[in-house]
Amino acid sequence: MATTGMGSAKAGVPDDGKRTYRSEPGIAMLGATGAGKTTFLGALQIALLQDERGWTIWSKDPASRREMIKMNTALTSEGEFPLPSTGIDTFDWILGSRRERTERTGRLRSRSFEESVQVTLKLTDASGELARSDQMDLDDRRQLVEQVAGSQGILYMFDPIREFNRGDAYDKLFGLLMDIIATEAEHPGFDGRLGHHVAVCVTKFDEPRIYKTAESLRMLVWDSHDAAGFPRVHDSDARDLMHRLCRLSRSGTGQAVPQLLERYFYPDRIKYFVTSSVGFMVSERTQRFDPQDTENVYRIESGEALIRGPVNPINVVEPVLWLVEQMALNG
Ligand SMILES: Nc1nc2c(ncn2[C@@H]2O[C@H](COP(=O)(O)OP(=O)(O)OP(=O)(O)O)[C@@H](O)[C@H]2O)c(=O)[nH]1
Ligand SMILES: [Mg+2]
Repeated sequence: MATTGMGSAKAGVPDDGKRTYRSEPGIAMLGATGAGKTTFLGALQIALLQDERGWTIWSKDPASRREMIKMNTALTSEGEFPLPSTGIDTFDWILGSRRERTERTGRLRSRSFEESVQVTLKLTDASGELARSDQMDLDDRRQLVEQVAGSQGILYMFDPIREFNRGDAYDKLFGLLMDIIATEAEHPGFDGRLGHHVAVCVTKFDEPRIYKTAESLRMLVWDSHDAAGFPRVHDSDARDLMHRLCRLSRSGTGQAVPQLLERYFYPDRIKYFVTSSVGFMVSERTQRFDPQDTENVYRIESGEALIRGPVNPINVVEPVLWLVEQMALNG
């Protein structure tokens, strides 16, 4: 099979009419400590499995593969969340799919072929602690800044619960952005904005305070084909929900987070999503979503959080595929 990068290069079409499209975009996860970055990655495989578009995920790199299996098993079989990250983890995962393509071969002729799409995701997942201003001189922080600067996409995890309790998302993001911009400013043609595509994920939608806020704003929508009756917030309302949740920020700076993102990245390269990595609790009695008992998490005496029931990720595939698509379109 012929191989090419996504973008301007073209793939050859071998005789069997099949070809492979390959690309290697880097995606960095950003977000405060405990925002749900690693859980989101751990939920990606099960989310892809439940998604009708048929994408698969695998890894050729033994360490990345081990982590994928470990995170997946912990979430789905053992009901455990990941431990807080230390330092920086980088995963080489591959997303695969097939698609039909028709190409003109002459003025009146065209041929169809099946294309295998492979996207190597180089995912950077660092401890949220590295965003603290007192970490600026550490090697890990420098490495994180370099990896984010060198990535094409960012998954920014915004945790409204932490924002109620601590209200530090703005400070952390601002400090990191300043460091990333200082790195990018070295490049000729830098115009003060970062060129990354940014998927902003409002996390923990199953948490009652977040769910109730969306409900009170009449932002819930239902898919009639969804057997369990899980609600969602449409992407077009996600930014507004984040803004409303930010009003409750402890420090009062939460509302400036979308402004900060939209000033330092190009606004048309940002998209907002409302997500839950573990999804909603399913009532054991009815096997359906229960609006009075949404959270799929409970805490044991030691304070450790565990997952209550089956994991049904909400909007975990979408931000990743959106980034992959944007990066493929824009190179
Ligand atoms: N309700 C709910 N809680 C979640 C969800 N995802 C994560 N959490 C909670 O958030 C905690 C932190 O999640 P992590 O994925 O470890 O967060 P992180 O951003 O990787 O944190 P650091 O590695 O410390 O920077 C978990 O232990 C859970 O208690 C979710 O989808 N819903
Ligand atoms: Mg983590």
